[in-house]
Amino acid sequence: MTNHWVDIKNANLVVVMGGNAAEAHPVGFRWAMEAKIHNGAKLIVIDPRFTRTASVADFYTPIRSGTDIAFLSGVLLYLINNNKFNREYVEAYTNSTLIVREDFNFDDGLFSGYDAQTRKYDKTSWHYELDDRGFAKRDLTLQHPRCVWNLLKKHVSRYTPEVVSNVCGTPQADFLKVCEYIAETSVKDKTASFLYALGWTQHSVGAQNIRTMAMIQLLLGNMGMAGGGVNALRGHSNIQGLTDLGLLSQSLTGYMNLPNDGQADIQTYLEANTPKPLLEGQVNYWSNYPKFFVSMMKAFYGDKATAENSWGYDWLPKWDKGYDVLQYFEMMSQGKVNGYICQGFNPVASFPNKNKVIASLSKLKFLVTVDPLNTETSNFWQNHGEMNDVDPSQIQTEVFRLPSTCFAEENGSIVNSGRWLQWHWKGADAPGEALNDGEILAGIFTRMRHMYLREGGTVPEPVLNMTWNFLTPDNPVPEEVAMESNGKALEDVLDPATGAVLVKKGQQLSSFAQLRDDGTTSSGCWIFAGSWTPDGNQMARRDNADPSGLGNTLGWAWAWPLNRRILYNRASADPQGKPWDEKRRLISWDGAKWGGADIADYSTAAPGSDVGPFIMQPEGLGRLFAIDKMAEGPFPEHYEPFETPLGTNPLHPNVVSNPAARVFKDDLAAMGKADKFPYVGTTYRLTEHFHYWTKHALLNAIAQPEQFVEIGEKLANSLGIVQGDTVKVSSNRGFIKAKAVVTKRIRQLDVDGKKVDTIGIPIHWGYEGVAKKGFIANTLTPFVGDANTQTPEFKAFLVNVEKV
Ligand SMILES: Nc1nc2c(c(=O)[nH]1)N[C@H]1C(S)=C(S)[C@@H](COP(=O)(O)OP(=O)(O)OC[C@H]3O[C@@H](n4cnc5c(=O)[nH]c(N)nc54)[C@H](O)[C@@H]3O)O[C@H]1N2
Ligand SMILES: Nc1nc2c(c(=O)[nH]1)N[C@H]1C(S)=C(S)[C@@H](COP(=O)(O)OP(=O)(O)OC[C@H]3O[C@@H](n4cnc5c(=O)[nH]c(N)nc54)[C@H](O)[C@@H]3O)O[C@H]1N2
Ligand SMILES: [Mo]
Repeated sequence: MTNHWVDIKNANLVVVMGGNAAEAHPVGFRWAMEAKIHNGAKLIVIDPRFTRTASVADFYTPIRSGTDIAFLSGVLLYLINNNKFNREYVEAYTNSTLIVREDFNFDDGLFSGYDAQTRKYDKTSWHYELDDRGFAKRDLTLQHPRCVWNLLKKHVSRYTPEVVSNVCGTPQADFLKVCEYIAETSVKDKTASFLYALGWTQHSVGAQNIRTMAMIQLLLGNMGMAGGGVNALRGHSNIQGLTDLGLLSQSLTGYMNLPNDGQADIQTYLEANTPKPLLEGQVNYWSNYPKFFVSMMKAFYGDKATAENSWGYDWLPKWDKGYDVLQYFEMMSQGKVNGYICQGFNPVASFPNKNKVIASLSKLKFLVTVDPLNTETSNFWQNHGEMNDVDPSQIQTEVFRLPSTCFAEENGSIVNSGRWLQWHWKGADAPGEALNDGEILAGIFTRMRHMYLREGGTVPEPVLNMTWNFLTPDNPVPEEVAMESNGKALEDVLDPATGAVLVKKGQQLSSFAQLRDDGTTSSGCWIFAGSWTPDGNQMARRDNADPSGLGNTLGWAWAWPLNRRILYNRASADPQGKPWDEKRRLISWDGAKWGGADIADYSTAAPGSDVGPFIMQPEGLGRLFAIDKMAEGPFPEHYEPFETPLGTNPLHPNVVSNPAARVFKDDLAAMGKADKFPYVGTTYRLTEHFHYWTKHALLNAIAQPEQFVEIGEKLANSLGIVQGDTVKVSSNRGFIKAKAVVTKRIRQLDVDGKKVDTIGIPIHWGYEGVAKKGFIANTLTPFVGDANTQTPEFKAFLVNVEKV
């Protein structure tokens, strides 16, 4: 989130689209209810199903799964055509005025630079026209035909209310009503907050769904505002911490990039990752990248990392094709993987195309699972009749099961969706032989290190040179790891201007501004610098004082970066420094610096300067045109799901689905067509269960005992299905059997001249645990992922339904 949970209470409009917060985030959803009850906010829901969130909404309308870009682009067009945007904000704080290169082009569904062979874009033309100093050319009058504003207007002009309704199946009057709700927040003293999660991310166009919404927030002037922002309601309790710590396969800590195999030396790598400013005088904070990177290498390799050996650059792995989980299982399915350590992950249940996952695991020599529970993955080789029809005698994979603790059995920090690092203390000791995850990983590491020392081996340096100064090397305590993530001074850190000592050798750092690129500081994760200072563990703070009333509670826990609660908060005031809305004053200028109800996210430039508020961008501006980040285009475009009920894209039949999505040849061939699989399948969760864990708990199993699927009344009648019937739901990859719930909550939609029905499939069952044995929903889902994040398309695929 750019904002945080409590801040949702400040919104005038809460739009729940691409998620079901009342069901999946029932505790955090209180802040949406707080906005509604105490702030007079309206709550609106746009979802293929009438959900528990919809049941408390002021307005609900349906949408066909996988079509939000068309819907939201229609909203952009409405706001522009009806002059419902914050013009001053758009001109001063977004890249609307910047001029795009002449060779940029969009035609019949494709942007310039596409290579059909590699399914990738050359993004060279998706850039600004630069002057001879390397700065973007600008037309402050917005007249230039190639300024971002005019290109945007042209791009979204196709998304008229008729087109939106035709693609999304949302009634036109309902669509216009949503536009009106959103447009009301374009005034300076009103904000909208969009609450989203998987209904937007689990699509082959997931990242662009979110981008389209972010563009709406820029037009409305809602970024940087209390009650505004872009707010992902994240899933597992510490999944924000997972991405912060760089656990995605192409990341390093603090959103730095893992080197790729084209970056043979550190200079090439740093140059590629250290942006040059694109407008004069901008903060361009990523220009500090070398300080973050070298400090991380010092945390990894300590004294072994020196300027002479490029801080150990050669010891980092270099990726060539991107080892996301889809790619990894694809390699496994081709027999290219020997062993797999699977920690806190149940891919047989949670990954797409379960039969492909089973076939892949069957090709391993060994599998290690680290989990407090018995999972379908650790028992993937067992035969469970129709639910898992395998022949154990044909599977040679050796399986090792290592029992682990869970979060309640250890100390540590959890990063919530609002970027707060909150320290917690263990509630109980682990049962039986369970060890905590750190102890298991450290145990494997130290034993491997001994083997390398004794026997030698290929590429020993990364293992032998790793710093491991923990009190008990086989079991580092969370406090030690947290202090290492924050970082410390390895030599006295001096003020470059005055030469005064800022931090004494050996002391914890209190800010990432103290990081150096000369090896005198270490920090495992630069954005966590400030979480464990000389004053101690900031994450354990528990002062809930809220002097501004905006809910920022600066003394409660600690938020990255630098305890800042609302990112880009300089944009909450106009260029002269006057808050757009006095009730939402976040920062003020005291004559020397910015401060107030939040930690200022800005330079020290005085009001009225030309420094843009979006300090992480080299142009300092919010991007309506994304120059180098997105895989499939600088503007969002509607593409159909890979399994589309239409069989075409009404906007451009030549380019049906995302041309840059993550998909492999065999899986493309395994896509079903609407003639055999006429209905849209979509999968989701229920409050009463947490994924595949709670089927092990009797009370949850009693609350929701058995796999069911939801079928709209109209379709059920036409198929002769009644409440409680057992039905078979099949896709081109397999089938499940479940009880039918016939419901008014799922409507039949009129889309491009066709009737489209949706089948709702909750995900929580399997054949381990105490709940009734059931099929795994992911038997049905396609093996295809988003072009940027590789998140699988779990929310829109094709199925058939029959009574059995
Ligand atoms: N009780 C409980 N809570 C949980 C979890 C759990 O298992 N149990 N899991 C946690 C995790 S890991 C996560 S990631 C979050 C997920 O949180 P959510 O994303 O809120 O959960 P889902 O149930 O997947 O809901 C997605 C909603 O999006 C709708 N939808 C599907 N496709 C589309 C579309 O194309 N457009 C739009 N506008 N809507 C669409 C679905 O109908 C559904 O209502 O929940 C977390 N919270
Ligand atoms: N069709 C479909 N598939 C989906 C989704 C969907 O909406 N539709 N949602 C997707 C999403 S958002 C997610 S997040 C994934 C979740 O997928 P998974 O992460 O695979 O599923 P979980 O059951 O949440 O957790 C995996 C295991 O972690 C174990 N565990 C819990 N605590 C600890 C711990 O402290 N240490 C260790 N080592 N293990 C622990 C649990 O016992 C569990 O067996 O599913 C995805 N799959
Ligand atoms: Mo998730």
